[in-house]
Amino acid sequence: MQINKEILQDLNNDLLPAHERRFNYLAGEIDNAEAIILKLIAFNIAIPSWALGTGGTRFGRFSGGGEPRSLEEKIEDVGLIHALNRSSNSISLHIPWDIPDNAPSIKAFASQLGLHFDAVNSNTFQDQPHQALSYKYGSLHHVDKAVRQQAVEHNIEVIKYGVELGSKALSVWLADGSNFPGQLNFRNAFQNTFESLQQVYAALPDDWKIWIEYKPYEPNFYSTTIGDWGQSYLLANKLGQRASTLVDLGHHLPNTNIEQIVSLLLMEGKLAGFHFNDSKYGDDDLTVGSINPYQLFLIFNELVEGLDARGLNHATGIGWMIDASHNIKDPVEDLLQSVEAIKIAYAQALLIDQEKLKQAQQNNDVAHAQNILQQAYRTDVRPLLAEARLQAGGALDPVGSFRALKVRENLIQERGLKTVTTGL
Ligand code: LRH
Ligand code: MN
Ligand code: MN
Repeated sequence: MQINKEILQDLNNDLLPAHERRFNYLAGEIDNAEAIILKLIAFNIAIPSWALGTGGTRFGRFSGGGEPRSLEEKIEDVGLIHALNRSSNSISLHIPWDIPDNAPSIKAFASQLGLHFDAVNSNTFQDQPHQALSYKYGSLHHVDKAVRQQAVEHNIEVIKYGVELGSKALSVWLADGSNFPGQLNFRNAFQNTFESLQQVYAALPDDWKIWIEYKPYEPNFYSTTIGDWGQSYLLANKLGQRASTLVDLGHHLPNTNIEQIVSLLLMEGKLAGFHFNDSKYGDDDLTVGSINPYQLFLIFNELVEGLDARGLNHATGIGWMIDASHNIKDPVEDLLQSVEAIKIAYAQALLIDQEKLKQAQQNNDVAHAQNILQQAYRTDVRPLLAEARLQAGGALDPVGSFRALKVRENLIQERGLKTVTTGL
């Protein structure tokens, strides 16, 4: 199914007078509306292939209807999202959940929809049928060299798929860790991980990067071998220039100051990019901005300031990706909400008067510094986002249009009510 552009235009026309009223008011209140709109139009966030079906928990899964049954249908869904928000022009694959067996035709199909392939993700946290050795006790850190080798080869295979698709980065998340004290020698586990990653690094094409994700716990509950940003940074530093640290917002213990981590990684040229989601307790993978939008804004404050300080392009300087998996919402609506939340935080951060903030910091004027941040945070920037979408040919109201166009109903008709997808 494709979005009918004429109906979308009609829907936009109905909303136009109210939009114009709100937009004109806001544009009069701020002095950089046009510049922000251009930045918003350029800013895209990749969609993970595993988020297009309804996620489950270890207690069960309640799938929705019309979920994608194949990689092509996942790409089709990202195309629908992009047609509505004009901000999701790439897809990130998790292999072997998705195996692009016929890469040239997959790539051509994606590009017909205006999409390209973001980072490819390897998976050595589950055993696959026909796999010779088990990852029960870990993969790249395993005590047995043969298991490590199998995991290294899987990563190299993922790079090969990525090359065929036009990806430029390999994203590695390891579940490797231990469940009980005494189970593991921490130094050996770390050293094994490093040596395995060195082999993967050596297999990277010259224009590729490797992004190393960290996570404090789950599925292991005593130690994780790449458990925090320090451990990831250490590996990235030892590996070389093309290795860096990926920040998944859900991979921190409660109340961690993520914006400070982001600021320092960016300063050191070691911030790979993001897996955006939100959480209340752990790696909850909730819709971005649904729990703590202020934290997201503070992260974007560091990003805008830090990217500008390094002379990096906001849209392409680092990797932007969602990694959320909802149990009960329509996956497409959920992803539209996540993209919106990210762009709201970005637009608010663009409103911060960085010069005044620096001055307030220099003068130790704490109250003024807080006011500068909150002035931006409390501005309703949604008309800027809507205007950017309108100018880019998208929907003024993406979720409303998704419903009015009866997209899910059409997908159910095409694909059926009971569909099984791969992923979490
Ligand atoms: C691990 C993680 C990692 C995986 C994805 C499915 O919690 O965030 O990025 O690849 O979930
Ligand atoms: Mn992640
Ligand atoms: Mn996660």
